[in-house]
Amino acid sequence: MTRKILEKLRNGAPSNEEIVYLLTSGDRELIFAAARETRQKHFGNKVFSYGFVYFSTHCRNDCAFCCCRRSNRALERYRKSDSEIVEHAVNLEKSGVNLIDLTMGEDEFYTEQPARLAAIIREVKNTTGLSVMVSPGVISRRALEMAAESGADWLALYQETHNRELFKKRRVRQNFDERMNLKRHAASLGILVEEGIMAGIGESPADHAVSFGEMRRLNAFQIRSMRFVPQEGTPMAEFSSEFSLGNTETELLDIAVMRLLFPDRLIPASLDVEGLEGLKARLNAGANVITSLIPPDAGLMGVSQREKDIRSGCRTLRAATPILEELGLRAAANAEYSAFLAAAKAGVKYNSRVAAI
Ligand code: SAM
Ligand code: MD0
Repeated sequence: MTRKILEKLRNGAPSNEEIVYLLTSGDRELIFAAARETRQKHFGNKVFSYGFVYFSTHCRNDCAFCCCRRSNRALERYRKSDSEIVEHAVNLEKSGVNLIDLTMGEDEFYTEQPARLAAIIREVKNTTGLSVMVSPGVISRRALEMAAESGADWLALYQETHNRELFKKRRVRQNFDERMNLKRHAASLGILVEEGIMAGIGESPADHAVSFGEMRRLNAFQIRSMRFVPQEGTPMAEFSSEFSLGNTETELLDIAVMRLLFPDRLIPASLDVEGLEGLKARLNAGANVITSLIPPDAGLMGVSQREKDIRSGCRTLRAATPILEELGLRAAANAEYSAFLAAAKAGVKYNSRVAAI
């Protein structure tokens, strides 16, 4: 059955039932092997890498899953100054990453004064010369336009689930359509969109298949699944998923199935779930971007793993390199990443071999 569905995938879109079969009952090794083969065909042995700068952990939201939810009074929060942000971005650039992901909680210091966010984007872009992703939560349309004018290449804004009822419970008092519409607005401004789901927050396998459809409708150029990691001080601290979705296996199968459904898109292997020891499995499932690389001494947090592997220097490209080599992969150069972005923005097919010349 797995072979039959994989064959169908090569020649067109499978049904949601077939996607659910792959996620729940498929032959995992066959699926992972097909995903690796697809990545090789479209990206060769190149893997991109993103530096992560979580520059403010203040947030007006109360997401049930997130340690930075407003009600979590026990969390020690920080807001980095502009010069600190630029310094960390420069250190990441020197370490060889292709992009800086500027991430914040919905901090009113920035949401009320969008010029502050725009200035940081411009400064990071000009100083490092790298591409910039902004992960600011739901900001105003004007704020997004200012981010675009400042050179933001990407908006990362994960719906977590496209099941509206579940969204209501997890992104408490937030508006489903407002979040989706900001992504559509980004696309209309020429900003690339990253869409994502969280595995194990109470969804069904069929919800994942629905989300893959939404990713396609959004024309998201980067797509992710991240396993939910329970956080102390939140209502989901003891949560475990009814369908056993949410374990690492589900995240890996999501990665592989997304690779097969979206052969030429970027799919993260995030170090924010299992740290460096989880990298190999995610690359073996067909991921092609290492994300959540964090400089060791910057006092910056991860999201779902606040501290794991940061101070030891294990969330660096240097630490990841032997794993890439072991798998016959290599870190892509900035010119190779820029070639991908240029093709994505121009709406032309990315050709790894041409880009490598
Ligand atoms: N505040 C912005 C927002 O909500 O879009 C950006 C930062 S937010 C922390 C980035 C992403 O981290 C969320 O969209 C969610 O997918 C992920 N995340 C947060 N808490 C998590 C958890 N406990 N386990 C797994 N992923 C988590
Ligand atoms: C990651 N910790 O890539 C980061 C974060 C936000 N754009 C990304 C969730 O895993």
